[in-house]
Amino acid sequence: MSYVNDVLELVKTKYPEQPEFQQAVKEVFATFEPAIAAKAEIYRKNAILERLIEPDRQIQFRISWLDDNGNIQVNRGYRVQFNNSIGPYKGGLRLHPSVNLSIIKFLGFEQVLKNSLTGLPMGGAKGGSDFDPKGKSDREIMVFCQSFMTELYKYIGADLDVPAGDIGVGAREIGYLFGQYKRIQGNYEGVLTGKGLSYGGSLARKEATGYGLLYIVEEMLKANGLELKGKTIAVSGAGNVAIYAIEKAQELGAKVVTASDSGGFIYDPDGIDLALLKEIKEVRRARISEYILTRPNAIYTAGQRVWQTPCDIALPCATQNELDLEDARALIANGCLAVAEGANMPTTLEATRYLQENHILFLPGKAANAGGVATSGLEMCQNSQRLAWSFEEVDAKLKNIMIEIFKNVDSAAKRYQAEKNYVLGANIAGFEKVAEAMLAQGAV
Ligand code: NDP
Ligand code: 2IT
Repeated sequence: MSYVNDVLELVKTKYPEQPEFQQAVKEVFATFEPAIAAKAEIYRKNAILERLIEPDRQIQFRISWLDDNGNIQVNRGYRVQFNNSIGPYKGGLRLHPSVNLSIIKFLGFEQVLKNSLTGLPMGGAKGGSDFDPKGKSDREIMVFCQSFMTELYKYIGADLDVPAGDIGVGAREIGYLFGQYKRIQGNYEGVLTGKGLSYGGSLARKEATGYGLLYIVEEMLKANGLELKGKTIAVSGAGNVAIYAIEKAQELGAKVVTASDSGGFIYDPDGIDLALLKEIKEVRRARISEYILTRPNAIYTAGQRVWQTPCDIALPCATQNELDLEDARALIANGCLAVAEGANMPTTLEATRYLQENHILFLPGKAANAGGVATSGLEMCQNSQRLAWSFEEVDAKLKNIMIEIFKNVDSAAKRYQAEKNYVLGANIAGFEKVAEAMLAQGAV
């Protein structure tokens, strides 16, 4: 068996109870053969793949917090520090009831390669908790975040590990986490990104993942003789990534007709009213079903079949495995040209394969949604310099980074005779830098 297959087998036998982690490794390793073959002996001797799939450390802890009724609630917290070969650990924190070790490990593994693709010096990590923020009061969110940080602070630092947001963690939560870190540690340091603008946050970080997604989609379309202007786009999700993807898509002249939350999706044939969506989601933290109360032409459908909507471009921006084979078939049948992953691993392996076999332009998350962490890297840079750059400056750097990512992904695919296979290109381009750093640093 090949070295790649040997290590894939190892993952299957060692972690049978971690389906999401296995899926992420399988997706990556399925594309690795050509890049590994040339150096199989040296990689095997240095256990590069065995080390790539085994996190440096996994921290798991109890979070106890007092709810509004005076009862103690208990949740489980995680931080998986995956690989710091090219820079300090970096990656988001997710608060969602589905969070478990398998999900945090898949996200951490992806983050290693994604961060490498940004070209910035950042290693990969991920963390979070099975805490459900839905329906919690502001006080409950605050005391949960404080309790979470009371354990997490031991393991993080501006040059060690810098967490940020992800599902369920936005500016409010980062504020409470930062406040508690500072209270315990005393140091005023850039230990988190996605901070508020009044205390060290970067302009354009909030918009970065969604904007970056559209910048790279535009670049991919251009490279294939297409343009974004005038295209119909289906988006899923209505959170941080989805909202700013919709904003930039509209600015660039496309028409976005869908958005969703975990309850269902809206279809608005006139194009999404973004001010209304922001009011519902960012201000009132309400359900997306309320959208149709003010937009009579729009339709709300309960459930997750958003991909049945005819579109030119599909941008899954909600969560993992939200686009399956049946959805992929519908997209192809409706003439969809491109799929780009705003979320992490939103497309199942079967759906990805089907889309690629049908020659759709498919851009994987580790390239498509890298604008968020890239701008986190720019926030770290500003914090170290004790400076704050203008919105235009950060946005221009973000756009440049996304264009460079596309070029690297595209050229890696071409180098291995797999033109337009951006999954292969992203995996290999991300891996090569990490592997080189690991080889240089010896047996650590
Ligand atoms: P938010 O919490 O802001 O929004 C998440 C959205 O997805 C909400 O609309 C939520 O609906 C929906 N959603 C979440 N879980 C599910 C589920 N199990 N089923 C259906 N819908 C769901 O998160 P983000 O926008 O920050 O993150 C979205 C995706 O983008 C995630 O995969 C994340 O890992 C990825 N990502 C985020 C980055 C960032 O900078 N924030 C950077 C790169 C990737 P509801 O409110 O009803 O739960
Ligand atoms: O998945 C991701 O890249 C993020 N949630 C952003 C991580 C970060 O450190 O900004």
